[in-house]
Amino acid sequence: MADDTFYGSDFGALQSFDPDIAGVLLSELDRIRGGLQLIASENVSSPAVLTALGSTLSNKYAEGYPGRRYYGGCAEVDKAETIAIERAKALFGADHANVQAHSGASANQAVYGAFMAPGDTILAMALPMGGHLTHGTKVSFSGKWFNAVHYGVDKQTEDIDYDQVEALAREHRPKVICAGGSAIPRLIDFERFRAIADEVGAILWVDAAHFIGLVAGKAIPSPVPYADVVTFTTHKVLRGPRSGALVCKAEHATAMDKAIFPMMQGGPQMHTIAAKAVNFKEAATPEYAQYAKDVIANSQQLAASLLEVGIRPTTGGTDTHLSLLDLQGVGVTGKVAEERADAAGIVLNKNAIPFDPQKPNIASGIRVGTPSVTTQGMGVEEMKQIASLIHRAVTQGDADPDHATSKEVRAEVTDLVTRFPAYPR
Ligand code: DSN
Repeated sequence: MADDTFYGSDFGALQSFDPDIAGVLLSELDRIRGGLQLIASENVSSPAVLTALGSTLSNKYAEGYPGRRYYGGCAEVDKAETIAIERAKALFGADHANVQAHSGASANQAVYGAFMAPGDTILAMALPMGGHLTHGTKVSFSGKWFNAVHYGVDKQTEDIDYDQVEALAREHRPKVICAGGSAIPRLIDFERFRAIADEVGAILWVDAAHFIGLVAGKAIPSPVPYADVVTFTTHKVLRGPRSGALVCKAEHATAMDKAIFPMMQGGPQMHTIAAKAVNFKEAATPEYAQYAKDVIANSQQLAASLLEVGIRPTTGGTDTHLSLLDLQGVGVTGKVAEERADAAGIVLNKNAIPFDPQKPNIASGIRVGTPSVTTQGMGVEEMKQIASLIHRAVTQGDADPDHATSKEVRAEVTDLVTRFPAYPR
């Protein structure tokens, strides 16, 4: 056995060698602890996950897959990857898992690599309607090299327009249909997507990056029985390391593995794969299942309380960890709201809302999520308070941290995060 006093991380050594970067690590910890973290795609991962990330597994080159590597010395990292694969398969009830994607975007790239040739058609949700950059936007490889056709949401319900998905699928006969995105507050009807894909002979790809943690905790229905392939990130509600992964049907296992490596990536990041294994173990516990349910309960309370103070959640509410809030009723843009919230110690992001009259860098909305605050132990009572803090900061505050409202709200935020700390001392 190795000396168990050293696994790779030694903060004292970093502090004495590189106080600049050690200082950044400390001040980032202060930032996390000092504010309300409401970015829907972020979370507060555990010390166990962070320990695996900061380990000597970072040193190892291991191109290939367990038992089939292009380098010697891979026996130990093979164990880590095999554990991660088996845990992912068990957690999601999947035939096959690939845990090597460096990020959600890399996992998504592999879907194009496995099933499409340049010029082929993909049908996916438009980014301004809640989709994602990698779902065929013009600035991404996905829109430059592939023919992307986009669906949106229904004007009345603001939820996915399934009739439009069906009509576009019949018209364009896409190779791949993608469900999922980055600002969808409602559950997705995977059965309907499957039926549409089957009718036109398309692959059904679910990008579950945002909600996979809720699936892991069995708090919402799983896309795995319906989709050919499900890609996801591991750092959002799932609360693991910053990374990606995918699960798929057995018949696509070889194609997906080849698309990740050697088509899209080189050497896998073995320290991150070990951290994903830790994360999958955490996500299989009853405590995590309760967490996933609490995330949704908090999110629904936050949306309801914001509606009460005149900040309207699109679709009228949420089924998930996030709400998309239309600020037009309070006469503030998303950009201004983000700046005012920031000055008051509330971290959130501006976001386009469906049919947004503003440019994306201004936006008419904000997106808020409850993964981090729920990890910190906050519950529905705190969500009522947070709604009031957001409302005050956004409608009466200022981008100037010295403004009276910014200071007043920030003092309440400090009190709240002191009672519910991230990484308690
Ligand atoms: N950037 C992520 C998000 O915030 O939703 C999606 O990739």
